[in-house]
Amino acid sequence: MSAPTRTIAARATPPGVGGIGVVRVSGPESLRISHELTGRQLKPREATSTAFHGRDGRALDYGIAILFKAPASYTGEDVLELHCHGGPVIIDSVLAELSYLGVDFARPGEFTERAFLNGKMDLAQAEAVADVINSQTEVAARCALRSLSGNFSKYIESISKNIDSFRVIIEANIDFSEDPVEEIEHSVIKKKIKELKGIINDLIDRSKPGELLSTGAEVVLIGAPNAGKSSLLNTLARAERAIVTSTPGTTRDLLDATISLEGLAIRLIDTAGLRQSEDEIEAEGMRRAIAATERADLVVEVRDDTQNDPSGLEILGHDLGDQNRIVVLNKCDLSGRTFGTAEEADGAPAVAISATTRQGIDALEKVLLQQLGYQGVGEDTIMARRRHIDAMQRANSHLDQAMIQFESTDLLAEEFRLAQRALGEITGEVTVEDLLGDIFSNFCIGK
Ligand SMILES: Nc1nc2c(ncn2[C@@H]2O[C@H](COP(=O)(O)OP(=O)(O)OP(=O)(O)O)[C@@H](O)[C@H]2O)c(=O)[nH]1
Ligand SMILES: [Mg+2]
Repeated sequence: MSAPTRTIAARATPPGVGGIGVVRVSGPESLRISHELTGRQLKPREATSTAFHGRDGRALDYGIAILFKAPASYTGEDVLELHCHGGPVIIDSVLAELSYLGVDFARPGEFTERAFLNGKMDLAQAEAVADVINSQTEVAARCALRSLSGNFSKYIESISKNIDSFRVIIEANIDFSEDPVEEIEHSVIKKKIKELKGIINDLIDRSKPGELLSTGAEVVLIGAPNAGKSSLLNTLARAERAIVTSTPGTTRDLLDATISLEGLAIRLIDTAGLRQSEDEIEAEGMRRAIAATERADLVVEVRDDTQNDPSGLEILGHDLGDQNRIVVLNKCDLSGRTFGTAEEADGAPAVAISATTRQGIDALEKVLLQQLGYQGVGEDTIMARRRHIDAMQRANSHLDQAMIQFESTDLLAEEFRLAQRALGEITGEVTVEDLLGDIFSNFCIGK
């Protein structure tokens, strides 16, 4: 991979007004730019208070400039940081001047992409940069920071090395043995494969909560009008987010609130009560409610336990199919049912609660997490993405294939090679251009 040669710039701080706004420049022209903009020879890694001059010699702003010489910088290239006053007009004028001086505006994630291409970090660490920035809870941030420090990559590399050392032995057999696989005992190979699979499976288990943690979960509350969906949203969110009235049909549109349960960010979505209705607005609300269930990680069907009426879903004849769901029996303060986990309802876990008195809510929160497959995170949880888990699973299926390839040392070696390749995709040792595009385009500008 050859290093890019364009010099790029972007605002690194969020848009809007702030105490300071940082503009970052990276690439071979950074040194020249620093000179033209400040009229000084900046000493590397030294904060210099200076004016930033426009082409007519007038000061665009007074701030701090710091130069980082390659390779000791975030991107591994010459980097210039300009700390300006944090107003959009100032930042835009500095960016316009940089453009005049021949700098290109950076694509989202381009700084981190360069850091990866220049070997400053591997791909899993680059992804962790975005995960740290996008963390929705403190637990998620801690977890992402562990991946950023290279913990996850180290595990992957050590498994990969393990496979490699075994591959070398097997491939040596291909070259030198008259009598293939016999040289290495089948039982030894099998034992080794089992051992490797065990390590990968352990890593997958430790990554799963991390995957959920990085994306957060979406939970939709659905049910008949007046069942208490909006009351439940408010209770779980501990805020009066949704309007609650005794009039059926209060909620018309989707409304959401994000809560954190044991560090997992859960976006709760309140919906319009489901019933037969000629009202156009209400019908659209119900259409949106049903559509929301299709994207959700979990559907919470809220039922009024004082009523024996059919549920909203039954009334509309809508089947949730094999959608992940639980049933909440609400208003148990009136019905008298014992609070907490109840007998399954229509094949789904059920919890008896009162949204108004909060009774049964702790049990409900536990069931929510359980049903989302979240067992909480420990110090060894890894912030992983779907593609990491997919790659580990692919590595494992190549090891499975290896188990049945004893007739041919060639095929056996090939399966080991493919398993190693799958793991290499995680750290970026093996990459496809499309994958890089996908990963970095999801970053914010300036990172
Ligand atoms: N006693 C009691 N009343 C409840 C409980 N939950 C909700 N209610 C009452 O039931 C009525 C309807 O509650 P909402 O939360 O608006 O119900 P909803 O399901 O959002 O209704 P729509 O938006 O019309 O679909 C309100 O008068 C609430 O105070 C509960 O657990 N116990
Ligand atoms: Mg409502």
